[in-house]
Amino acid sequence: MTQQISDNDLKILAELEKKVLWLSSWTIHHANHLRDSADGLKVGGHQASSASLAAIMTALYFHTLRPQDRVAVKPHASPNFHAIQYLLGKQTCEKLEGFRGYKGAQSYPSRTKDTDDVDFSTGSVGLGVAQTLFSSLVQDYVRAHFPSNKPEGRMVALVGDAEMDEGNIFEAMLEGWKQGLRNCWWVIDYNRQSLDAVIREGLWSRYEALFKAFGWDVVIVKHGSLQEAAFKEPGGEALRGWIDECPNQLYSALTFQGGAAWRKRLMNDLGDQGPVTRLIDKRSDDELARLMGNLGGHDLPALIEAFGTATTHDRPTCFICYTIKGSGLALAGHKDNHAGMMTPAQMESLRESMHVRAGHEWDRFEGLSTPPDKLQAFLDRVPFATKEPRRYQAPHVEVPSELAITIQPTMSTQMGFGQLLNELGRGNSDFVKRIVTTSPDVTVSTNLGPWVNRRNLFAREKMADTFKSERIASTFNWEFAPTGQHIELGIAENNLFIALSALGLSHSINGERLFPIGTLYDPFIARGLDALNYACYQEARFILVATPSGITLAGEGGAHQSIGTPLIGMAQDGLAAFEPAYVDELAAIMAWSFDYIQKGGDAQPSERNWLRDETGGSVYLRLSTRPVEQIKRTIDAELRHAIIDGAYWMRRPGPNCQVVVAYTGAVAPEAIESIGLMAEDRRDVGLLAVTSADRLNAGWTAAQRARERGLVNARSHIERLMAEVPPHCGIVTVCDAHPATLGWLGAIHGHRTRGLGVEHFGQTGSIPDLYRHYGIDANAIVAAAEAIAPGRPIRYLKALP
Ligand SMILES: Cc1ncc(C[n+]2csc(CCOP(=O)(O)OP(=O)(O)O)c2C)c(N)n1
Ligand SMILES: [Mg+2]
Repeated sequence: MTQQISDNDLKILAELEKKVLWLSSWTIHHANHLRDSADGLKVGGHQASSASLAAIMTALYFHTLRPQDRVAVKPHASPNFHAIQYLLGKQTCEKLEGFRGYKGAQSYPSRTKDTDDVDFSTGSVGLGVAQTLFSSLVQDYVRAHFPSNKPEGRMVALVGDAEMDEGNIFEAMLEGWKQGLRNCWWVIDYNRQSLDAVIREGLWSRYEALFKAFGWDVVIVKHGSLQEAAFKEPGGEALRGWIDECPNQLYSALTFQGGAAWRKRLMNDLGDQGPVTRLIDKRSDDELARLMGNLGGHDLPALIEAFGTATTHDRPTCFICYTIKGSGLALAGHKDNHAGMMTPAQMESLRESMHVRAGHEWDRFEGLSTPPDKLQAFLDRVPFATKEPRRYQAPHVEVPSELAITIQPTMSTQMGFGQLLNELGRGNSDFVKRIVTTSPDVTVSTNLGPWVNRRNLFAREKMADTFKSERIASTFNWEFAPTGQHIELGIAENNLFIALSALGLSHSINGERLFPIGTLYDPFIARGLDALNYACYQEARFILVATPSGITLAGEGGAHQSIGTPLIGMAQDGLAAFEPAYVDELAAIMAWSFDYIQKGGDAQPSERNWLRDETGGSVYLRLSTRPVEQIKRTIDAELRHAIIDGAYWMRRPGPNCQVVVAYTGAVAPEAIESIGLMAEDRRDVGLLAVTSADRLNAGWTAAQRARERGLVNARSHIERLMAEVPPHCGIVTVCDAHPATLGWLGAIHGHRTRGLGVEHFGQTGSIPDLYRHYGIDANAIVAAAEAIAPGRPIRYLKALP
């Protein structure tokens, strides 16, 4: 059938396919039945899903893929991936034996936690699929900016058919079409089963139309070579017609029941005492079951041919491969098989049918008829299994220790961000050339405009700004060029985060360091939160700039105001969150961030602040549109450190201090005003400027843990700052966000604390209206101080509304 592979190699591939099926089944079985499992939790959802993809993955990994290709494997096919890497000598038996156990191979392929070279993590369905698309776009971006001799890779997703229900996939497809996507394959495991049941009829034709609409090639791999041969026999066309018409449920049910059931049904429906009857009769029950199970996605020659044909071009291609969930196992086709587990008896009979001797279940070539040296020689030739590392290291890029900016007397952090980038945009250092910005249709409204004016938008082909060429006045240049450094996305926050995930892995995937900066409105982080989490889980490195934020957005009302995002910033692993009030703070944080996002490795927390500053991460800046009077000051090294570590004393508490006000972000003017209002009635009031509740909290936790482990002198930044506060002192915290953001500060040394913040969806109104309404204005701070701190009544306190 195919010219691209010798019969001998095809025979070996068929053996390897069996081996992949066996090893993945055994890995799961071992975890379920043979390993001590103290919690009694069993592996669900892997066995049947993995079997469904065994042939597809065999054809890809052992034949079609090249070292430069990158793959996102459907989450539940992780055992197949680990088995393949085991056969290729890149995974240990110990990890397979420990599948899902402590430090064993991961349930879902993990780029960061697995040790066998997972390209893209998967687990939350749909995200890995989109990651391949954005990685292709990033590959094009990198090649346009940093020409290289490296061969172009293809980004491949192995997609579950029910996974296609995830909307983020369609958001990504639309963006891919706009950006001229190339070198991307999505291979759909069309087993017509999801987690719960059998899926709708005829979805393949919906997919086909959709993909074609977005400019993809669609290749349908429906029948295997056994079926194709049978269709050529007398009566074969009737069989083809029957298969094509057969509802998903029935096909699945008959597959589960096996050869005798197929015979009965086919004879009932097609028996003609003539050629069709003969076609059926001349096959044993087993042969008939094998024929009916020989859908294209289980047929190596059909798959190799389909993949081979598509390697001749770079158009995005979707393969719809018909499969049977659980193929080759006793669970095949049953609608409840998602969490199905093979019983020990079923496993025994699979073992026997695979000619695997008891006690030799993990032996790589056990039960195969090709001699081990021939198998090994074949594996040594597998193109994908290169000895060269497939993960690149990009050299550290020198970044400025300070960023230039002219600070105006009154400005917002969002304006500051725009100006910092505008200044950077003037430069031509290697660092500046590696900055890439992206935004889901809020480029202008998040102040990226001046930067884009200087650096242009990216597109593989040049496109002029018609307004400019027609000489119509406009503040913004909207010119596209291959050298452009801004990627404009449609309004889809999932796409923003997956784009950042792809851009932020460029150093490892393309060997070129990028400094990705993505902007969006703070409330809409929630729209793409799972994708943000995904990007962090993969250790992609980027700076997220979220603005405007909070109720400070005032007139926009509840639908645009964010309340919980600082808590997301604190809780999100791999993301250092900051909320500066002043532009000089922002400049210090951004300069630090460009260094921080380049760091990696497993170093220990620093003794200075007990944070993971040596291992790096991504950065989230929660900014505001509120113009705030700026402080005239120079930032010395000590203050710079404190800003990065998360807080400094704007006003140091005196020895007799009765109240401390701790604030973060845009409410700085209210916090300062409240100190003035209290000055006559409370002694030595302290004012703590918090630039990162996240880093303060993380440092505090890490220092406590270190002390519990015997490092008695470990002290975090916030512990040192708060050590100056007398025990009787009350603390009022205030932020334009949920009060829990800072409310924990009192727990450090046991100070009585009142947390002010926002808990309810916003009203519309002016900033003073809203701050008063929610109780985060100066008067509310004073009222809270009077309530919790010792001392006489505060004379300037007005009754609260
Ligand atoms: C975002 C998300 N929602 C739900 C799940 C739980 N889940 C895992 S697999 C699955 C169904 C997968 O069906 P399909 O993609 O067709 O793969 P198959 O099981 O057929 O191999 C679901 C709902 C998940 N992993 N991620
Ligand atoms: Mg499915």
